Amino acid sequence: MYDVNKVRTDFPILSVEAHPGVPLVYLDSAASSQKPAAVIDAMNAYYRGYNANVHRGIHRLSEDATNAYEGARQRISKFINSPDPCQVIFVRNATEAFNLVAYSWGRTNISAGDEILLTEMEHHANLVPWQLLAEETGATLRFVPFLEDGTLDLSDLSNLLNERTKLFSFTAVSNVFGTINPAKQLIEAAREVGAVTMVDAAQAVPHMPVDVQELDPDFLAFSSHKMCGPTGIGVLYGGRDLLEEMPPFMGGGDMIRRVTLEGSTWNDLPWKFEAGTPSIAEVIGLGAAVDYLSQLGMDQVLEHEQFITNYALEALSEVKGLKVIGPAPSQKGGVAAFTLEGAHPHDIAELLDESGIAVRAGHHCAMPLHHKLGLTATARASFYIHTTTEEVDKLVQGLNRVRQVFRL
Ligand code: 7TS
Repeated sequence: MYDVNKVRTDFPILSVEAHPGVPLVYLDSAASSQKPAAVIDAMNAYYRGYNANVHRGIHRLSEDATNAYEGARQRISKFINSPDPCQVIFVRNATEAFNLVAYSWGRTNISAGDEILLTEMEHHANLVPWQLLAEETGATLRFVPFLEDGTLDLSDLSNLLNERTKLFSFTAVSNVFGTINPAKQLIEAAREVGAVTMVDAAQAVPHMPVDVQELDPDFLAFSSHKMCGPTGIGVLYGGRDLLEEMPPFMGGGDMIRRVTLEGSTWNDLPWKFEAGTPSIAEVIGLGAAVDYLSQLGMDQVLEHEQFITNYALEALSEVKGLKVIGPAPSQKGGVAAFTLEGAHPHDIAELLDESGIAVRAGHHCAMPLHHKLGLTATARASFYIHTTTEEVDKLVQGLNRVRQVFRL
């Protein structure tokens, strides 16, 4: 039985007050999640007990640091069921993973006349790097549209995916609609035309079991800071053959095998893509986050979030003038982006903050999505492993207070 109150005691920040005497109600995990003590402690233990650079020194601290760093990679690899830890490349965040692929794979495999297929609901991280690539190479960007309910319109997929399509990159879960896209079906369809696939799993890996062997994408990206881990670290998972063929993204120490003044050869995977001193403490922190989530069980995490999302959508439907965008709960992850007639999303967020409730307001780095809906912004509440029904009730009370303040 999932014990949300026990989970809450694992997060030191949940006992912090938002303002004097006002408890914190953190409903912004989709932007960045809070960290359990186990993650903070693992990073502290490294800095306090065995801080040193990795892959270099032949001394005890460096060996301990290297073992912790590579040990974390093995556990992170297992967490997504990667066939081999060498296919788990450490990057700064999901954004960097897209840029790495666009730069390294894209600039050697994309040319004028090729098509890159995306969707209209992408985060800018899975849009702008491809715009830069298209501009440079003369490739064309195409988009799978979304329907009014925030699900993908797949009726024209067989035309959008064609022999010119070199890459199909799409989000597994929308950070605004919450839509859980049919990732496996999309990957299979792309493979039929020989397109390479990339999955934005930034809102999936933190919230549900993700098995890369089952899903079988060519590339998949996620960020540590949305899954109980620290900022400054993320993962690019890739198919081994593709990663082997790709040129490095950045040059420097650690990514080479041999260097002369005239030229260099590259290190094996994954280090070929990890130039310079890596984010050692952050990798150790992400390793602890993966241990923490594994011990909760990703099936349980998903079940709790579905329960809370159902509860929240029901409760929010009682607020007059409020409209949640996105699909029905059965197709939706733990986010509720909404508008409230007569109140600007930034004002909503500011008034909710007075009640200690943290939500995000704005375009959530998905401007084209908002533009298509004729909106400049929405307010968004997002839920995670520690969210309770009482917190959702407080959100509803807070929104009713907004209605009073604005005399709606
Ligand atoms: N893809 C999706 C689906 C995201 O939600 C985000 C971050 C990213 C990519 C980029 O992640 P980063 O760690 O590289 O920045 N999304 C959000 C959000 O919804 N609010 O703040 C950040």
